[in-house]
This record gives sequence, C-alpha cells and structure tokens, in this order.
Amino acid sequence: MFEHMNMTEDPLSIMADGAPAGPEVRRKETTFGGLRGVFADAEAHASIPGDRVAYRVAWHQAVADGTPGGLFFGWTELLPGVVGAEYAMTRGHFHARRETAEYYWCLSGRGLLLLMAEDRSLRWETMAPGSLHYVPGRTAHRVVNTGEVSLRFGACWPSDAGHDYESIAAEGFSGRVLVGPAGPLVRTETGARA
Ligand code: PAN
Ligand code: ZN
Repeated sequence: MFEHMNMTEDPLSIMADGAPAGPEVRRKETTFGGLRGVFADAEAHASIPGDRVAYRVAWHQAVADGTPGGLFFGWTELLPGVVGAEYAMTRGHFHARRETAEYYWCLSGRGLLLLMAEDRSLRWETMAPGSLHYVPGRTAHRVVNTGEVSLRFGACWPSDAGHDYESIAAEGFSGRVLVGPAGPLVRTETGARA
C-alpha cells in the first residue's frame, strides 16, 4: 500500500476564494485611514471611517524578504467602493529592485490594472475572471476595482523585489480612474480617455 511518507501535516493550499492558506502564509489589511493622500478628493476620503478595510492581502512567504532566487505567492481582495469620483484602488508601487517583474491573474470581480513606466507613460489592462497580466520590470502597478463586488486577484513576484511606495506617494500615478457616465473613465495627465 502506498504510504504518504513525504506528506506534511499542515500542507499549503488555496482556499475557495483563491487565498493561499497554510504555514508561512501572512496576511495584511489596508484600511482607508492608511490610504491618506492616495485619492484626489481629500474631503471624500476624510468622510470614510479610517478603520474601514480597503483591501486585504495574503501571501506565502517561504523565504525572508529580500532573498534572491525565491518567489512570493500572493492574493489580494480589493473591496468595491468609490471615494469622491474615484473607484477604490490599491496604493500601487514600483518594485524596489526596479528590474523585477510580476504576474497578476484575476479570480473574481472586475477592474483595471494601471501600469506606469518610469517616464510616467501610462497604459491599463482590463481585469476580469481568467485574465492574466504580466507586469514588466520598471513599471509601477495599481489595481482599481471598477465593479460592484470584491475584485480578487493572485500575484507572483520575486522574493527580492521589495516595494517602493515612496515614489508613488511623492509623484502619484499619471492617471486616475473615475466613475464616468457610461462606466470607468481614465483621466490621464494629458487628457481623458475611456
Ligand atoms: C501585490 C500588492 C497587493 C497590494 O501583492 O502588494 O496587491 O497592493 P499594494 O502593495 O500596492 O498596496 C504586489 O504587487 N506585490 O508585489
Ligand atoms: Zn508588485
């Protein structure tokens, strides 16, 4: 009879909502209070309770942050919502090691992935269940929930990528996703585009 000699008692798994579970899985919640300065409408942002969860992240971290050669496997749930005229979104970042890339894939919900190059040129991809997204190196990435339910997506990135939030805090993205009359509207620094 086959014996499961190598089976650990507490294996890694992916739950029904797509989140990793098991040993070495960490979780972090980001509240609206922690997103000060992210949304254009400061007054609308201030009217939202600071302890309301904007998004939660779970990730499997088998090696220490910064270890070359490893991978992190993550999952994000971005709750639906609007702040002023803007859809709920993640803080967004460049990787600290600029050349490192990342995969995102959409599990549920609908949104836009904003991709901004170092010269601030902006493009975006639609996120919908089954969509797969390659975030190249040297590209800031932010996810916007343009739907009415949670947007859930998976992610995989190098364990030495690191996160540079400061550049985005200082300069922002070169476009914002607004609630338009016929759906989401991307307003870039150079003009509005649907
Ligand atoms: C993702 C993001 C996650 C939350 O795991 O970290 O979606 O977004 P912020 O980090 O911008 O708050 C990822 O891109 N990791 O590299
Ligand atoms: Zn990233």
